[in-house]
Amino acid sequence: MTDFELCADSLDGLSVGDALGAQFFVPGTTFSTLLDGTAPPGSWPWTDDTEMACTLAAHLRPHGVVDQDRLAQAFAEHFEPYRGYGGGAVVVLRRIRNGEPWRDVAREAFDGQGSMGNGAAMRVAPLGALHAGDPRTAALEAMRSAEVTHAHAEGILGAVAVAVAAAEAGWARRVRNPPSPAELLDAVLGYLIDGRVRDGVRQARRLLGVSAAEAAYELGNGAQVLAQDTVPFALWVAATRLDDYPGAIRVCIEAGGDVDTMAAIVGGIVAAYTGRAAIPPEWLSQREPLAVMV
Ligand code: F2R
Ligand code: MG
Ligand code: MG
Repeated sequence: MTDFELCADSLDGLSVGDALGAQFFVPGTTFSTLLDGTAPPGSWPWTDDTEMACTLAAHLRPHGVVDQDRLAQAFAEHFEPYRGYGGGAVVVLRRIRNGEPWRDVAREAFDGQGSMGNGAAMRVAPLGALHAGDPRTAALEAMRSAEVTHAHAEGILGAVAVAVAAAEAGWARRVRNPPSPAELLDAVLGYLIDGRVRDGVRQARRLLGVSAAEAAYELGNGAQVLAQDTVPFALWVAATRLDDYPGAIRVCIEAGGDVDTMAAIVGGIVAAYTGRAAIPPEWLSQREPLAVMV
């Protein structure tokens, strides 16, 4: 299996998680349908998570590595406001589209702090899968992919954490040797500098063995849409359910909060390990077709 096959499988896992997770923001939709084994009817449109992941994966196809100027331009060109972007991201992408330099725009967000939203993490798992077995490159490339929209260290570290997890998951598939949950989280921690994302992932490691509901309560379910309240629980779910794509997505849905993004991150990591075949076929067919083929 090639690196790009791993990348494409991760993108399928990410986009199905995003599109299905987004269904649970629909008023009146309950979890019981999915828990009964029946997914919500109809077509599931994907959101900004998938749009940006497709753009990133398509960018990597010819270039192999991140070219920040071109990537920023591509994100801005593919920006579709109705996909439900974060408020800061809307401003950043519009300004880049209007010709302003991405470095200035990203730095000026949120009164000069830069964004620490979960948007750089939500799109990056396929990049990590592309670097299966090379987590150092995955971490560096994730950082470069994040910087074009997220200048805050926590926003960038969220992306690094997810990319390293996906690189480890892809490698585990290749060598047919899954890491234990603790091994996966330790591998991620090896690439994180001190901060709130690192603290959260360390806590996630301590919480291995508790119930999913308790882990979500302690780590956060992404309701603040920040890297630090999204990535730790997403990694906890992926680490504890690396061989169970539908089970991992169900946990994200039950936890509530930023369900599309939690399920996108988890789905992207888990599918790098399981492959596309582990995604229920009806989930794949109900997901809106992808904007790009990787
Ligand atoms: N944002 C949503 N969904 C709600 C919006 C729905 C939309 N209006 C609609 O109905 O159409 N989902 C998507 O946003 C998340 C990814 O966000 P991203 O790309 O990181 O954006 P942003 O705006 O940079 O950050 C998100 C929010 O985090 C807070 N924030 C970020 N940095 C901050 C800082 N330095 N200080 C204080 N707050 C900060 C802000 O509230 C940002 O708006 C994903 O969930 C994706 O699905
Ligand atoms: Mg979204
Ligand atoms: Mg979201």
